Amino acid sequence: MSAKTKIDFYTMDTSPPCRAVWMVLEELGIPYNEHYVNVMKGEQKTAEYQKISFRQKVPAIKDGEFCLAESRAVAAYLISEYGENQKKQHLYPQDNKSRAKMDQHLYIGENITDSIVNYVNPGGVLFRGEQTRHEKLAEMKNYLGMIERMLADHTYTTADNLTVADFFYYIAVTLLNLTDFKDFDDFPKLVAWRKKMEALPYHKKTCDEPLAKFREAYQAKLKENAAKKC
Ligand SMILES: N[C@@H](CCC(=O)N[C@@H](CS)C(=O)NCC(=O)O)C(=O)O
Repeated sequence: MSAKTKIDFYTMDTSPPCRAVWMVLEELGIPYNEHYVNVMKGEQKTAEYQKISFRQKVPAIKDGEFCLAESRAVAAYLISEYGENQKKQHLYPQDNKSRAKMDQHLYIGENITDSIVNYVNPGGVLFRGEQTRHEKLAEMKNYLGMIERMLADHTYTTADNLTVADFFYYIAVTLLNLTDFKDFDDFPKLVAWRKKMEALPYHKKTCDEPLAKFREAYQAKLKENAAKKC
């Protein structure tokens, strides 16, 4: 890292896009100050926070006077700015064509996240008395199939090494941990890749712990919502 001050990281640990940026910060090994913004309590709705993230969402960062939101943009910036120093530039390649391919993955990742969110339905379960949307299962599995195909020729989603795309695909897949979905038989390469991601040294704090907390809340609400319907 350059001689700049620490990155200010505005985050909420159960938020998937925050966890992706968190993993990037940890992978880069750059120091950061964590600022917990509890969006459940509306802590993102202050005028002060709007100066950092004009859409008033997490994650966001402040690097000196430079403020940035949107997880994919933040991850790309962090690697572009600090990757070389940290010898991690391969996470987000520099040449135009390779970078364009990586951006393509980042955009595809949004659709994969949406399809998994549609199935898991965390907002509906936590706030609107709903259930997991089992009717979205086939669509969601089609997207898991897309990840499986990406892994046909290499051990990570875009190469034989970790890249920024892996973090975003991975946080989408981890949302399934909230549910009891375990039907990964058609996705052996995805399962092998997931094991690699689970072995990352910062996985426990960025994934296991927040996901366990999130799953507990989600599962409790599923039961509560079902009981209310009876
Ligand atoms: N596309 C954005 C999504 C950010 C987002 O939706 N964050 C949620 C938490 S997961 C949030 O801040 N919600 C609060 C709100 O919408 O008021 C990104 O990738 O950063």
